[in-house]
Amino acid sequence: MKFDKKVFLADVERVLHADYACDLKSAGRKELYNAVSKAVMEETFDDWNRARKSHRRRCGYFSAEFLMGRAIYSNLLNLGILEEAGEALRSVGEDINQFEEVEDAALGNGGLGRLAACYLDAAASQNIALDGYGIRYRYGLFRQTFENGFQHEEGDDWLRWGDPWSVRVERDTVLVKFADQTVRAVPYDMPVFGYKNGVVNTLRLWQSEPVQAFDFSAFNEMKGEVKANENFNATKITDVLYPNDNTMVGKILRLRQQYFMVSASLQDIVGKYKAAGKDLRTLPEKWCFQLNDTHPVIAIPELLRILRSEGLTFEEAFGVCAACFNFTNHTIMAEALEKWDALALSDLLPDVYEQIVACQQKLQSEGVDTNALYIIRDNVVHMANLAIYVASHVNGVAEIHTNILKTQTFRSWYERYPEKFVNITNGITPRRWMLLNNPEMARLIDGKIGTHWHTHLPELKKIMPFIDELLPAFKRIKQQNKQKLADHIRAHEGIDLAPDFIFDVQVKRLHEYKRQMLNALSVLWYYFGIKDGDITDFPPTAFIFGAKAAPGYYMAKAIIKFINEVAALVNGDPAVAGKMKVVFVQNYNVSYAEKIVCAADISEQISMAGMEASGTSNMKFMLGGTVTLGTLDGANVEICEEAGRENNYIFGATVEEVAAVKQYYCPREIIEQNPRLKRALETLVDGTLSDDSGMLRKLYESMTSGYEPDRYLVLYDFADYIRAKTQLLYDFGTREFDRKCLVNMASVGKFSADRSVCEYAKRIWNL
Ligand code: 26W
Repeated sequence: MKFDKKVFLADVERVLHADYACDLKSAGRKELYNAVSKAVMEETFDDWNRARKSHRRRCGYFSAEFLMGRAIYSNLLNLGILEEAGEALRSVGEDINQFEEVEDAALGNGGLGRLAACYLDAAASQNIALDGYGIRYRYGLFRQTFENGFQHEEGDDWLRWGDPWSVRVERDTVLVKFADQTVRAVPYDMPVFGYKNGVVNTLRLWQSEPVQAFDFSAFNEMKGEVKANENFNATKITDVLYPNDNTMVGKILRLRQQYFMVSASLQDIVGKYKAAGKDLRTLPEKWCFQLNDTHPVIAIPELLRILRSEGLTFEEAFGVCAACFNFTNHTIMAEALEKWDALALSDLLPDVYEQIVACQQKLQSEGVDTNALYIIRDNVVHMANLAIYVASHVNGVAEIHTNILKTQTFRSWYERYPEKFVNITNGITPRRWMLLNNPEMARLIDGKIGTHWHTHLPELKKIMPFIDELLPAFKRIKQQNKQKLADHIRAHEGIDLAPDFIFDVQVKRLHEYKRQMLNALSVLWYYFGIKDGDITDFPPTAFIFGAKAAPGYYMAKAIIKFINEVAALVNGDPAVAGKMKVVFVQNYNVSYAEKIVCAADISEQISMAGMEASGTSNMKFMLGGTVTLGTLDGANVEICEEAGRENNYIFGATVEEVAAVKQYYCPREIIEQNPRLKRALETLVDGTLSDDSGMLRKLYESMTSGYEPDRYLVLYDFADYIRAKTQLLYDFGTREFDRKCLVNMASVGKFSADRSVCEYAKRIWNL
């Protein structure tokens, strides 16, 4: 986008006049933010409008979550005017950094939602016609604080700052019908700017509203209360994002959300196709749809329903669906594979349920083994199975994950439809995760190999011959990033970190399988080692955690409490003051991640092998020049392939070993053999840490007793983890180590979201 400072400032001034009755001199932060954003929106309108009218074949990315983060800087960056806008604002005495207070659009939980956001950025940047379709939640993922070490949740009022990057498209409103209510779905469109290429795609988020606006005559006749109630129920559908990540809670409101969003999207798309005079049998010539996990899978029977109501036979409609839909799986955890009670589903959406039954009958008529292949069984609808049966492609998100899908999770389906299964390893956008959050590093690399790598990440390999030359500057920039993170943490958490400490980081959703517990126990293990004088030369290390726990996930919350207690113990003990510090940052989100991933020395990716489908923060750290301390799980495996296992720190049981160990596993022996581990574990119950709530005791029990003690092999992997971690801590600061960091950065090419979306476009969407 061409930038003209005068025009820009005049645009901003005009919006300030019209919308806020103020000017540049009197505008507050919020007004200025909205005016800057809207001024830019105006200037890009023509590009967007042209894109919306184009007749290209498109893919709709259907997702219940889009974890976009803060829009303003990344939009300005992609439009190529970030520095210019900053300079223009500076010329009128305003600092563009003041918008750091603007709330993130946190309309997602974690990996799956952030992946959707990275893919939108990458698709626009690669000129791939991909549009997002989702839900405009009134409240995104909860804001987290710690009170006395316990997680406390508050509503996330992300619209407090306004929503200048969206436009409400009233004319595209559709009605969504449930058995017991009909609501209006109103779309809000957000432009998705490609990186310096003039491409604009769209993220369309639907908001639910009552069909009739407030009815005054009814109110006057004293029926006001009834009406108000109806309004309440309609808006409730898109009120709040479910804060679960990986565990399915069978709430009907969640099913309503899912149906609401896909029904609105499909009515919109099919309606326009029909209005253009096209035969609906040819819909796949214009559209395909990517189902982001099972959450939007109800789109399949909904499209069947719509097409049949338009006169297509079931076979015709099924053919269209098969050609349009594709399905991505993001987790193998059984408790996360969505299933719905058949009765509840048929009560809420009888016509949609009918189509699912028809699919089930078609499957059965093919003479399959119905014990192995089914969609409905024991009055439960299995959404993943429905998706696999109908979709033409099913993909996992890393090599190891896709292999597990083929050989275990969906084995019977794979045996029948091997051609459907493909792997597309996840990727991240280098714009947000390098150019935006680590600009000095980007400039350092630009100076050596030019800027082509901004959209062709494998070109980072070209820095390999210059590694030794780049090292001093690399270290200086990393050190500055650490200082900035330390400043931020001091301001927000009230904890002082010395930037010359090693920054050992684990940030991700809190889940037992991700094993924050393993990390926390190692902290205690080192702590006691230092206290007892067994460890004398411990390299000063800051252990940094960030994670939200699903509010209903007791064990995850117990682990948060545990880590906060460990932090209090360690940080309060002068005996280790110069050696270790523990900080659990509050409200970890995309904006926090931007600050953290470029400032880390260690990237902890320590899930039990087989559990983490891919991981994407592992890639963000790698791009920031950080070594991985990890298991052979998810994309870590491919990271080692790309960067060399010798340049990372790998430990723990492999997928095969996990399966074997689980046959006989009993953690007791391990605990008895390792007295210091035993001592660390027993802090949960021996009074070292305070436990009025009894949570820590429950945590202890989950590790040591019950039906499946230490389900995720924390204790089994502990010794090898300590070996690898200790090696890493002692390697730190050597030239060898510094080289590993840069080799990782140079080898990150494969993990660009640009590569991922191009693969989707070529192998699945045929765009
Ligand atoms: C029904 C509740 C629920 C909610 C969210 C079930 C499942 C989910 C997601 C599938 C969980 C998720 O975010 N999975 C993560 O997806 C990332 C992107 O592919 C992967 O990198 C992570 O490994 C995976 O945990």
